[in-house]
Amino acid sequence: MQVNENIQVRRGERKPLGQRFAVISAEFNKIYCERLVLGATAAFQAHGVDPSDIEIIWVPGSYELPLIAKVVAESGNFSGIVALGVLIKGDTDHYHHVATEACSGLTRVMLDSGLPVGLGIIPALNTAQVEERSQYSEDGFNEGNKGWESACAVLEASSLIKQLKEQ
Ligand code: RBF
Repeated sequence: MQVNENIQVRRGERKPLGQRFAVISAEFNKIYCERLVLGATAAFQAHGVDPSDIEIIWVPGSYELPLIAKVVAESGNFSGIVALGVLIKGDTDHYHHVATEACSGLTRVMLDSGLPVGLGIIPALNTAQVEERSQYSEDGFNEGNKGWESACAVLEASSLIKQLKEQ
């Protein structure tokens, strides 16, 4: 894209400087959530976050994510939060209601606190859809893993917040 050279263009950088991040994950559908947690923590570390600056917090299910994210945000100890959960359709539409409430609750936490919240919730019709979005490999390339992607989004958003406040 070519724009006038006098137009200021900003982008979030994945360069955290002494920032701490919380990874909050549901334990429901744990096999998949663990892969998302691995993806998120790998993304933070790949971009220079020290492991001692990452905290993993487990909650029972996705419905609990917004409440704990709110408490984490209010603690003032973190620059960003990644929220992870997996909802798979069963015999009823319950998974859809939980997913909707979890997502809107997390949006509220993000806007009320001003802290970036990465949305790493996977609502899926079947396990194949979850497999596709939670693949994790130790060799470091994890685009497609929603934990990895939401951690990268949090890094970029927190960088943008910093830039815009300092300009
Ligand atoms: N939590 C999830 O993270 N993923 C699910 O797929 C999921 N399915 C649920 C289905 C039903 C019928 C119920 C009642 C709960 C489910 N939960 C799920 C748990 C929910 O997020 C929460 O932990 C519990 O409802 C307790 O508040």
